[in-house]
Amino acid sequence: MLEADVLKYPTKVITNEQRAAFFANGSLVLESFVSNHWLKRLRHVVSESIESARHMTENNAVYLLESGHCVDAPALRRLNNPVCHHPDFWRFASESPMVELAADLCGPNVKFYHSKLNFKWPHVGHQFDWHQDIPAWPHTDYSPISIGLYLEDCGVEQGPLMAINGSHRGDLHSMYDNDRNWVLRIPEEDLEPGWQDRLVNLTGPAGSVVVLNCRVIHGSHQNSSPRMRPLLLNVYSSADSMPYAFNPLANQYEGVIVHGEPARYASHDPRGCELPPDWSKGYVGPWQHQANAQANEKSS
Ligand SMILES: O=C(O)CCC(=O)C(=O)O
Repeated sequence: MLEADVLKYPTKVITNEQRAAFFANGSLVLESFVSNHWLKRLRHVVSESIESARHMTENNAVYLLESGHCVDAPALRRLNNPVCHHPDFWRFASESPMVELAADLCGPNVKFYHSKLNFKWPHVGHQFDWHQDIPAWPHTDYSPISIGLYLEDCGVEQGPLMAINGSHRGDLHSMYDNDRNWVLRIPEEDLEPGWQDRLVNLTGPAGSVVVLNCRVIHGSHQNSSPRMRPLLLNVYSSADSMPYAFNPLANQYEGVIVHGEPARYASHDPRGCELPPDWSKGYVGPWQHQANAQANEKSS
């Protein structure tokens, strides 16, 4: 659904001003939006997930391990599709106020796409280079949004999400380098002049929610603090926004209508999107691509 049509529906869980700010900036923070009841449940299943990675020695389709991970000190970079890992993650994605929030921003008919739990382990949690999300999973329009939940307090020291206000209105950047390697990163020299003045740190106390438009340029710094930054991200779109490439995080809930009705017609935005690699042949996660790109830059 296109933005002008979404605006015809009244909001339910945010104000008109908050929705207008999201459409103007491409991101939105809702401080302490999620109840303590949900936070407690989710923290419990997150601890269980970390514990279940303790004896792992290499990455697999579910876990991306953090450097230094070992049996005595398990450390994770990402849990792919937590919704498939424990029913509480799916309940949160499909039955909590996240669903009404998605409906306020995508229109009344909302579809689930995929999810990820990005940790930033104390002292080691990595930088995430500037990028736009939608080139990794193009859809027929630009309604998709990522809704992130900070499970712990997240200040600037923990490496919060950062976004460049208004960048979703600009062109899509290529997520390939000059040698056609997929790098999922935008070099700083390619950002529009004056971008520093439009940079926002999307911080908030535990329970805060951060919403990202799928075109907005965003990234995050390393976590140099002694505190963990767990960020649970669920991606939704309007029901009539159709993915046309393989889902990099394919999962059993892709396409489930979590609010409203399924679509009869697809919504089309004429602005094109460069195709990603064929993820059906495998997906290693963003950090590997970004690290390869940085290594190539240094050696050239
Ligand atoms: O975890 C982060 O800091 C960044 C996450 C992100 O931008 C993404 O997963 O697309």
